[in-house]
Formats: sequence, C-alpha cells, structure tokens
Amino acid sequence: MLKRLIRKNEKTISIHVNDRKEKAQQEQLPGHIAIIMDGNGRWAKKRSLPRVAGHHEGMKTVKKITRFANEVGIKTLTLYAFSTENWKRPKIEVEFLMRLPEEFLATYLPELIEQNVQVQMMGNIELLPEHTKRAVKRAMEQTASNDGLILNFALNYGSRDEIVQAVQKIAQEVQEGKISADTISEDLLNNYLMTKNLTEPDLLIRTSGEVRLSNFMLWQLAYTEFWFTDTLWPDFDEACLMDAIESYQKRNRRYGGLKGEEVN
Ligand code: V07
Repeated sequence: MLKRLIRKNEKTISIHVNDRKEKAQQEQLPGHIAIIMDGNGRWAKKRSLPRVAGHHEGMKTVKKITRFANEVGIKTLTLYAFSTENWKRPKIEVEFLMRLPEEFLATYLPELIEQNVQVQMMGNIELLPEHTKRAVKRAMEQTASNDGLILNFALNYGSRDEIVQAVQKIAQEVQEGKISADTISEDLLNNYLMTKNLTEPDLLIRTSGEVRLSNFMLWQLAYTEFWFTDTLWPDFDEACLMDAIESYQKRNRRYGGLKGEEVN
C-alpha cells in the first residue's frame, strides 16, 4: 500500500496508510461519507483510451474504497454512480454504464456478503434496464440482513427529483386526509426522501477538481463538511480517503464539540 512521505525536522518520516487508519480510529470518524466520483472520462482521455475504459477503471476504485472504508469503520458510504442527467450521454456509453453494476456484483458480491456489507440503492431504480434492475435488486436482497457497512449507490438519482417526489407524496396524503398540512416539518419531509433510513452525510468528497454539487443530496448536505481533490476518481486510493478523513477530523476538533451550527 502507498506510503506518504513527510519532511519534518530534517527527518523523512514515512507514514503507512494503516498507521494513519489506526490513528484516525482513535477519534470520531465520519459515520457517513458521500462521494461524487468524477474524472473517469478525463482519466481515459489522458491515456488516449475510450471514456468507457475510465468508467471501468473507476469501478475498480469503488471496490478498493468500499473495502477500505469498511476496514476503517465507516458506517455508510454513498456513491454517486449514475445521475438522472447521465441519460443524455451517448447511447453506447449509457449502455456500457448500465452493465457495470452487473459486472461489479458478479465479481464482488460474494466478498460484500462475507464482509457483512449491506447494499442499498437510492434513485429511480424502476427506470433502469431490466438486466441492471435484476442485478441490483438481487444484491439488495442478498445483503438485506447484513449489519456492517451500508454501501448506498445513487443510481438514476437526482436530488431535485427526489424532493419533488417527496412533496408529491406528502401532498397526496394531505389530500387523502392522512396527514394535515400543519404537521409538515423537516422531520416529516426527511421520512419521504430516499435517504429516510440513513444518517446525513458527515463528509462529502468530490474528485477531479470540480467544485459543485451537480444535483446531489441537496437537502441532506445542509451541515456536511466538503472535501475536494484534483485527483481523478480512477487514481483515488486509500491514502486519498485518509487525507479526507483527517481533514474532517481536524475541522471537527476545531469546533470543540460545538458542531457546525454557529454560523453567525
Ligand atoms: C459505475 C464506476 C465508478 C465511477 C463512476 C461511473 C462509472 C459501481 C457501480 C455499481 C452500481 C450498483 C451496484 C453495484 C455497483 C456502478 C454505474 C457506474 C452505473 F449495485 N461502479 N459503477 N454503476 N461507475
């Protein structure tokens, strides 16, 4: 595994990711990490490879980071795999992307089961191709009783879409007399979102140098710490995740238990 070299007092100290992991585990970890996995196309372009080669390499990074997040003791990992906007990409690319969940699960589901990982999805799964739907539903079923890391894929997910769906459902229940309008609260709305069974993300990571949310978890990220890196997703590794976690812990320490709300 990668070592990071630090120059300190004229001495070069190498810190193994495992040491960093153990150190981080002695402090409060981000319970829920959400990642916008950007830069797969750019990674491929740099190598004169087709974009899909970047997506495929990105899938390998998903395995590596899932394994490591579980080892560190992260409780929930949400990964933005396919947005509602991604349908606008060339048909051939969309078709390739829609094969990735199957390929990923064919090679990795046994390990996920063994590692007690629970696979979840958020997004409009029903609109996925039949073969993709079958694979992801099977993975959710087969891991439903696991109580280790929750691996939550955002597939055909858009945050505004999620909020609109929630509002429609609430409006319908008001109309049917099941709830009254004056009981609508943040807590109630939370219960109509696709994340209703999850904690809010503590840490958001976006790779590849872009610094925007791109319609990802707009409601849920209200108090989340953001961490951006220029590293392209296929190049992202355990040491990068430790950078993000350590940065989170440093900020958390600075709050001294006040916890983010003192914005004034
Ligand atoms: C996808 C690889 C990661 C970089 C971002 C785009 C390409 C893993 C999955 C996946 C999804 C559901 C599931 C198991 C695996 C995936 C898509 C794209 C559409 F149950 N990676 N990955 N799905 N990429």
